[in-house]
Amino acid sequence: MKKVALITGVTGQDGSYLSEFLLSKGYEVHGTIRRSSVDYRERIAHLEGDPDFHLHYADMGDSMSILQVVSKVQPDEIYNLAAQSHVQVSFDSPEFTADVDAVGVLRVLEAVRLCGLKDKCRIYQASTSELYGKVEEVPQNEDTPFHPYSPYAVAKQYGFWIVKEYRDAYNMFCCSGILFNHESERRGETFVTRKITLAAARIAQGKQDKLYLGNLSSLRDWGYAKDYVECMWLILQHDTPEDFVIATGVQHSVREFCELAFKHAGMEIEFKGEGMDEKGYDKKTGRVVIEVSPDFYRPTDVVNLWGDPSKAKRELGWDPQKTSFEELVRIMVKHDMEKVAVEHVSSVVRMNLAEYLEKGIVK
Ligand code: NAP
Ligand code: G4F
Repeated sequence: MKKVALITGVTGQDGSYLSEFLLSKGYEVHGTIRRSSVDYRERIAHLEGDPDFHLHYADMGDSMSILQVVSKVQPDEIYNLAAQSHVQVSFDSPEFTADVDAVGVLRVLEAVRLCGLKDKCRIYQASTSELYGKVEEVPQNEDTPFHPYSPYAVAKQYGFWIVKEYRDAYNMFCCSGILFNHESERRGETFVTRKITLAAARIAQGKQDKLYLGNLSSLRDWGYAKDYVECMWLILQHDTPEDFVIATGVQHSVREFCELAFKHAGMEIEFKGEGMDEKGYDKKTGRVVIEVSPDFYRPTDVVNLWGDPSKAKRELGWDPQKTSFEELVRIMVKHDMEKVAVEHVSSVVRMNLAEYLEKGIVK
């Protein structure tokens, strides 16, 4: 019999890759979606029509909808990926973020218990390196103390602890993957990597003048989302329910990401100046193409994330170096160069978004 998986947040970056991965493993995959007035199913459009792929309406803020879908699907595995996942947005919508990213986790756990599935269903919680926040040591591993530093991270910390609590209190197989930043050609367009690769493509093709960014010195451990979804599955196949850090073990700055992305788009960038006055120049023409804007600074920012994936490597046999940083940037820029090349004829909306991003209206 096929194993049955339920993915909350199936329309997101990770949800779409995880669906593909589980379908390739022979699972029956069910995903939760929300109603929207515009089409937001781009990432999973190619899966619709697959007889093993099913969609259900549910919202993380609505216990009844979660209870109904869990009861109907009777999953063997739940991957709880749904979240308000943008750190900067969590400062603007802290209550919504807390409801969805913190209490939402509790709603999933309780739904499993109330449906009498606590001994059958394994649960993966999408936890995050943001828990390390104002970091207390580098690199960060499973024993590093948490110091969440945004409304998003505080909400995710509740999610982490309530999963641990249900594991201890009710003997449930529920675990958190503490995932460091992972990106892809499907990454949301307002996260820094995708914002950079899209802008590099548009600037190189003469469709955007400038890219405005926040903290260029911020350090991240960036991996490839396609590699990371395999780890979510491995965590649930492990003999015992445990939490794992998932990272590459390699760290780069936003500035370095820019240099490499523009290089792949055919432009050499040179940074000059400091702080808010730092600018990125096109070496060939001397034109300023990157500027710093206060709009993209956060009230508190996490600036030094660097993961130690030794436990995942040792106990899950996962390869943290499958896709290098260089390869990740190359994949994303190649994709966006092709996307941008046809943009002017295919989508007025996209051009508006580029303009909004450039002016800082959308963060
Ligand atoms: P994403 O692309 O932003 O996707 C988030 C998903 O959550 C979308 O499907 C979204 O649906 C859904 N969602 C948001 N609010 C919801 C609500 N109230 N009810 C139901 N669904 C809701 O995020 P991602 O990058 O794939 O990340 C997946 C998970 O991993 C998130 O929990 C994120 O916090 C966590 N995480 C991500 C990273 C990373 O670097 N990507 C690292 C660590 C942890 P719509 O399409 O309808 O908006
Ligand atoms: O790309 P970001 O917005 O990702 P952030 O804040 O690290 O959050 C992502 O990764 C987390 C894992 O650590 C996830 F839990 C979370 O759901 C999300 O997927 O920002 C990365 C860094 C930050 O320090 C930010 O201040 O880049 C800096 N940055 C500089 N300029 C910018 C910009 N970030 C954004 N989004 N936009 C900018 O213009």
